[in-house]
Amino acid sequence: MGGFGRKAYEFLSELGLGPRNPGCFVNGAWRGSGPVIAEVMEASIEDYEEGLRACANAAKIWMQIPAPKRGEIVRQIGEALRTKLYYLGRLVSLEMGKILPEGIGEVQEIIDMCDYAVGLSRQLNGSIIPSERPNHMMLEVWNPLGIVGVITAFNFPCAVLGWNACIALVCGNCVVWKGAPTTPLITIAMTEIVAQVLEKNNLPAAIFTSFCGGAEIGEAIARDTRIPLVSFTGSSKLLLTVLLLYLELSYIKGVESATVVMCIIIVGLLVQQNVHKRFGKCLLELSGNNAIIVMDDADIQLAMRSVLFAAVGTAGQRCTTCRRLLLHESVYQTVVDQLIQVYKQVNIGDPLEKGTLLGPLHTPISKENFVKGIEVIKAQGGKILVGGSVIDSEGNFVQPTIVEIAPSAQVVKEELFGPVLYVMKFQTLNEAIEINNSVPQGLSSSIFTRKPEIIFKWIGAHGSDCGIVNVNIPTNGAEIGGAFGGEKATGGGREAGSDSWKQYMRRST
Ligand code: UN1
Repeated sequence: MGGFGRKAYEFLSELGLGPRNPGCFVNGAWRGSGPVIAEVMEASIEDYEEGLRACANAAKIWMQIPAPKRGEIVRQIGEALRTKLYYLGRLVSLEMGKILPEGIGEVQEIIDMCDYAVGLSRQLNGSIIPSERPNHMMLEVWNPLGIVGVITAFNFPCAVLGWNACIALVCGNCVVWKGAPTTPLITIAMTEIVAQVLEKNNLPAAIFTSFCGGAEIGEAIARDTRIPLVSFTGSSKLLLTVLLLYLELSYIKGVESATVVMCIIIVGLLVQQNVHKRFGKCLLELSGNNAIIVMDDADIQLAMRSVLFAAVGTAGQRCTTCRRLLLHESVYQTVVDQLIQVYKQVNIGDPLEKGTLLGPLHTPISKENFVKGIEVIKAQGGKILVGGSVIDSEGNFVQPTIVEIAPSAQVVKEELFGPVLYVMKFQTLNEAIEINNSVPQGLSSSIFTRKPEIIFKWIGAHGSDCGIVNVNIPTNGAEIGGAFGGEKATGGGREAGSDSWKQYMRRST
């Protein structure tokens, strides 16, 4: 449970709820003989203050250590994660709900980030610029910022930490991490592994400081002048929780009826404003509304496999999930008919079980949002071609869903965080690009075609307006070597590879 300050929980005792609650009402009595998996105590503001003081002290030591030596520490973190890959992957699956290969894949992503960062630690190169003064030259030197705040979401509870923390650490920064309130066990497990490496090397543990907590801690990070850079990835659940806290504190009024997408944008803006008010820097990764375009010359089987992975994978809870499928009119019916058949065969079930393709949604609220979303879709003229219902069983299972709808429908502009795919028809490439670019978000996009002239238009100035512009691969599955992030309401941040590291340092000319 998380998302609010401790005061927000006080009402629970009014309902007869305590810190530990038996979960079965049997024959008139509360009981529960199954195991309590874990109890987690969230951070208070006092914990935060103490943590930040220690972190600020550790920063003085860490930034003095030569970058390649910092890289060696990150290499050891990668090695420690490698030995725990399977267990961590299982924990990600258990706590987040994604299927086991995705849980393991996510931990592998942070291991890969460690490897990447080790190499980078020897390449934080500055430059020499000719001076107009005789016998002078200009140097550009990259220095650490000090402390980097990382706020992550439930859907990638450890990979997103990796994109930010591995780079931040080799760049000479301490890390202050707040994981999602609904994935605290991963936050604790990851922190423990990093802490052991730091201890073994006689380094201050506060180099890597972490908190399980909700909006109160997130807001403290956003407002903290000791943290020059805040990287914020927002899930709708987390963001709604943050928004509710803001409403509670009366910072903003009159947005009670805002839709989830507006919440994401509004809360993203609030985080950004809080950071910018103190002249801090922000890396925002807020939401996606990613389209796959299938041209008339596309390899249809390849496109179908990609759509399935991109739209149903992680139960549609990736920022890079394909939410809109734009089909050329000449292939429309064939693709839709085949996809419906494939969707009917998707193996839904226990994410830890071999062969499962679609696990549950993350929380009961996610399931409620799915139900509400389907109602809105129908009210706005969407036709459900397959799926559209929750599955009547224990757990937050829903059917993978395909909806035929006009690109102009308001609901298509929003990010419904579940396995719901909107299909629509187009006639020309220009029309497809226009639809691709017609949503507030700008994270990922993909086109399926064999024609070089289409590919070059797609990746050029008049093509996709997204941060990630793919050809003949799904919208998700971005590689760490590239800079990850998107434009417009996605927030503009770039994480992981390429020259993203420069944002984690300050330039001295
Ligand atoms: C996200 O959905 O926020 O591209 C991250 C992918 C992953 C990361 C997604 N590498 O699907």
